[in-house]
Amino acid sequence: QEYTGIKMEVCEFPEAAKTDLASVDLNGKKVFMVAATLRPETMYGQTNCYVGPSLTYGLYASNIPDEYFICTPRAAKNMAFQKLSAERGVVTELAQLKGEHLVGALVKAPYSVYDKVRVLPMETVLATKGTGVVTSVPSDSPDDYATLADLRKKCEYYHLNPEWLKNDPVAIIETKAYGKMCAETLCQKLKIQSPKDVKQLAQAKELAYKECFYQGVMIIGEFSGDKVEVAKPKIRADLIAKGLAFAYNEPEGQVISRSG
Ligand code: ZZB
Repeated sequence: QEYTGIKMEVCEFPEAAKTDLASVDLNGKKVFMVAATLRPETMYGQTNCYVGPSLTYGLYASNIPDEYFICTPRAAKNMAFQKLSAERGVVTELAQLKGEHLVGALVKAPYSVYDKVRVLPMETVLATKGTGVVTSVPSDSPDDYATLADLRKKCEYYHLNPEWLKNDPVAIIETKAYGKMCAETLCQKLKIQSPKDVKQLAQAKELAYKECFYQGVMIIGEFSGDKVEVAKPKIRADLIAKGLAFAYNEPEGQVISRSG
């Protein structure tokens, strides 16, 4: 599986994360939460970033001396064999962080209409896929749409500052079948009530992938008016050329899909 690793620079850590990182000297260092995405063309519409609250993350030395990455230990290991670590095959873990301690962090979201976004909890983030960091695009990802709607309903229960949930979905891709907000359309169509409707969400995701890739047209950004199929590789290449992202591969068979 070929992902794009989006470098979301941390601008502000919550107190709990600062405690986890207390023993690390971050002077002169940049720290990035690395989000693994299959949809780099949707980065204009990032509204938040999700972590699994009960997962364990690490802070890792990267291939660039002054840049540290936050991701799951499993992803750090894969990265070490893709020229993304300080030394080939070697994982340098500087600290461990609990996912819930990252909730509330403020991170940069490359290409998004929202310059900086908040980290939120998502119970369905898998430790066995990607980096364990998921950038949220509620306009085009049914999972992200369902989680954002759920968190907005229960922000007191989750102890979330309502301010962190204020970014609305952004229209970025249009299709004849689902309009400008395909995630919302599909969640309504398939009667998805919550992030726990995993079967319907897997189905919605498949439909969204197909329709947006083959029939979608960009309605934002430099490639506005172009077909998604055409714009996608260009946007990915631009993100990588600008140092905002990198290619991240996952060996076959290691990926366990939620959709089975
Ligand atoms: C931004 C985005 C925008 C995504 C979109 C999807 C969509 P898949 O298809 O199952 O292989 N993701 C990445 N890592 C994880 C994880 N560890 N646990 C749960 N979800 C994860 O999954 C790849 C997509 O699932 C990734 O691409 C990421 O969300 C999320 F408009 O990034 B995506 C129709 C989907 N639309």
